Amino acid sequence: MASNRDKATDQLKDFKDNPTKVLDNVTTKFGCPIGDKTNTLTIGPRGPVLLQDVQYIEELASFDRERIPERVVHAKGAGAFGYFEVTKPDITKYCKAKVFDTVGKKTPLAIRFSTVGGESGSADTARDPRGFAVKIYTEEGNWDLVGNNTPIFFIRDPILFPSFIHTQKRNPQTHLKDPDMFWDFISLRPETTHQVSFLFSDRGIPDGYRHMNGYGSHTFKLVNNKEEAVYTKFHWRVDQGIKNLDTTKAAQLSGDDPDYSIRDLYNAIENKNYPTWTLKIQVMTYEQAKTWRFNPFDLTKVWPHKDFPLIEVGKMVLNRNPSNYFAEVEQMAFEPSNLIPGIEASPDKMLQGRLFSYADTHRHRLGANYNQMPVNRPKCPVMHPTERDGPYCYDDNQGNLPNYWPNSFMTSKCNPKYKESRDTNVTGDIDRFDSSNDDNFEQVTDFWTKVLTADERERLANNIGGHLVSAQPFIQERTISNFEKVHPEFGEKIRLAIKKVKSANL
Ligand code: HDE
Repeated sequence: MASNRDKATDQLKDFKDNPTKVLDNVTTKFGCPIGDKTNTLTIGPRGPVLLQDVQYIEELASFDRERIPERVVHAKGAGAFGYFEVTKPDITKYCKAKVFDTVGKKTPLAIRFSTVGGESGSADTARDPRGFAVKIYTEEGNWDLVGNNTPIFFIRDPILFPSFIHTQKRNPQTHLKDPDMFWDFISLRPETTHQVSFLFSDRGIPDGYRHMNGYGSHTFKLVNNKEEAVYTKFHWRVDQGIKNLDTTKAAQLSGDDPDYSIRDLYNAIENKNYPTWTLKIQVMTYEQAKTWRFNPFDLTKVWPHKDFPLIEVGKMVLNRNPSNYFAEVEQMAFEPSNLIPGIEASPDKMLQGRLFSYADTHRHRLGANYNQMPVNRPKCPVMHPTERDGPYCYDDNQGNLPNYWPNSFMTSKCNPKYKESRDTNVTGDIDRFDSSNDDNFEQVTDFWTKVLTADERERLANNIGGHLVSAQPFIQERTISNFEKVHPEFGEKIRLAIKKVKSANL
């Protein structure tokens, strides 16, 4: 808990000074005024309680149903609202999306930051990637850019995702986090080496959510008004500067203030210290993609900035906290399949894998009509005459429109200008292609030799060693041999770090 009073701890006081909603009389949820809300209806002062105390029954029945399933990953998070503003015109030659068409144009947005592996009560300062999910309510529909604070990911084939996540969560018998599970999977799948090196580096524990970059991570397609397409990567560059927590401080905070990042974001926005990020893109032509020496759709790789420079597009400003966490953050539903005309999916297998999973999990977690919830509803008009009914329909259910297509009674059309671009590049045999050995180390070697300083290399190896020491020796050896392939010194330093921890524990 924060030891001093701040905007977050003053929330109730501020509400009292400035009430947003107060009726004269408290009512039931159907609006009937209530005369007594602190005593049950009983026969005599000692009970029993009467079944006719419908107020009490309603109170308990509502309480019994308060929890919905938490997100299976990214369960712990913080949300905020703001806008996206176009600052540069350069993207318009690549992309026809209306959200980018005029410098100065502002579009409302919602964001949710998160950790990945922990449950919704877990500590914010865990060593874990951070989710960076943005929903922009454009005039042509919601565009969700559901990324992380890292430009890369652990795996490159989506079929491995449930197993990968299981190894970060709890052992099925002990219900404990399990270092054998984690490092067994990591060492069996060497394509994880790049992201694991990022995760155990200084950037593995950002100082709150306001001091980290965000990345769309995947390769997407941008399509312009002439139906010409290029590949792109989206980057949110933090304007507050990058700040990280060291391992000791992070561990201390996970006990003293497990909600550190939520509190920091809330207070910054309440104090009108609005955090901002600059949106930039990288562009790769189809021709460049054919000849680039790496697979441009491989999510374990970065596109080097010197080959594919960053191009500025606009700015995101966060200037409003949620007024109700459950309604506006817990029920927020992001999906990489929410794309808009001008932004399309690339063949990236991981992105393709995600296009299905998110809407599917929302139907389970929030119900089939989750799209009608105020935070998820587009701010532009919606007309989907054939998708109707289902549990918990909150809006007018498309009223009296005919519910089949085509029909002779509506004047609306489907304009071909909104069709996806035609792609003639994708051909090949159908097979289950093994991608486990696709240049797993070269970019990590660059990270080790060219990006990190000597001190940063030392801390990275110590962080890995300090965690890996708890796994079985054969798993340690297999893991070290992967890092040796990055650089012999990397493997050696991890080996030394393990020895150091072991002798300190003797
Ligand atoms: Fe997710 N991921 N993911 N993920 N992910 C979810 O959707 C999934 C991946 C990311 O604040 C879930 O609503 C699959 C990469 C964020 O609400 C689920 C695969 C990246 C969030 C899901 C991935 C992400 C999620 C759980 C591999 C970064 C939180 C609850 C094919 C580029 C969004 C939910 C929020 C959430 C599936 C991999 C980012 C289960 C199948 C790569 C930021 O649908």
